[in-house]
Amino acid sequence: MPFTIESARNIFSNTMSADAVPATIARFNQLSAEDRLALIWFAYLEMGKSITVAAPGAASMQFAEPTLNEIKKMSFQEQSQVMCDLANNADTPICRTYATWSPNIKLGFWFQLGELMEKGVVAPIPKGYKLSANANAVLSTIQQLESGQQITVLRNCVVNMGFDSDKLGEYDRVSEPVAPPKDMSQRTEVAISGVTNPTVLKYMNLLNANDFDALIELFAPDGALQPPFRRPIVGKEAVLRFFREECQNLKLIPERGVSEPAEEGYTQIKVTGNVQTPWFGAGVGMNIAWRFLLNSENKIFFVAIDLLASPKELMNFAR
Ligand code: 45D
Repeated sequence: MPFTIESARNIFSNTMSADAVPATIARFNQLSAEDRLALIWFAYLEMGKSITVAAPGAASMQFAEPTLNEIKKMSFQEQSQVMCDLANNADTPICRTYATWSPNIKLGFWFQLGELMEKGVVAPIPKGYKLSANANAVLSTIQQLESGQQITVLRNCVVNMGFDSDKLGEYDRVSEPVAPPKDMSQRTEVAISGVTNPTVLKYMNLLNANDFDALIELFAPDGALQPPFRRPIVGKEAVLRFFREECQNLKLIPERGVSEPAEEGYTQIKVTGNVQTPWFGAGVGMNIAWRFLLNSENKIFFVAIDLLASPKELMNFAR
């Protein structure tokens, strides 16, 4: 075999991803729990002035509801403690429940909690809370990021809260129900300047249609998908689970790309364009690169999805 997953990760190695995102998260993680919560609050308020987050659907909120109800019954002090526990990855019953949730359930939980804090039903961040100097510096870094990078930082902070799911042992994962794929009459087709490879075009169209069962058949059995700032997810079963848990209702708008032969009948294809998340719709466009490595049967051996450092990167097709 000419490629391994590790070597495949280096195709189109000139691609500049948004390093500011992991760098900012690393600095954020050094702050106290109080500072982290207040910082997210201020960042979220600030962002809310220019972009609007869509309320999660009822189907996804039902899973967080028992926990939210439990929190509503608590005193302000207990509520603040729960939030600190989540930020501190503490080992508490609520932090363990949180750890079983998919990213969208976690985001929906905080979305609701944010509304309750705003209404004063749940302990708000104290008026006049003074961030430490370091926290202020991290906040101003976040404010200077482009909106796609800002929401990625926030999403990451939310995903990393709660008890460490690796320490849970065996547990039932909790995620939104998977809706049926889009009806054929509702589907759209992308056009990618410079790319006609049918596997790549189908990948975009099937993901846009939420047709994960057909999408997964484009992958080689040992194929892998690497989401932004994450390790590759390897094997069809794990990739399909990822699609079902984390990829409903994305909008992929690929624009251009290059395709070229690689060793032993493999083909490497880089595509750049825009992606929208259902949380923000057209309000936030993320600049994205897809780096595909297809095997000689035109199956996906590897695809990396990168959040790009800047719009300039949309034009970078250097190897
Ligand atoms: O702590 O081709 C308060 C893949 C204060 C699939 C709060 C993909 C206290 C394959 C404000 C209450 C998925 C990889 C907190 C493509 C506090 C593929 C609340 C890429 C936490 C293209 C904060 C998809 C809140 C991509 C409510 C790149 C924050 C998708 C809410 C990216 C934040 C999606 C939200 C992103 C963030 C979504 C809703 C980055 C959502 C981000």
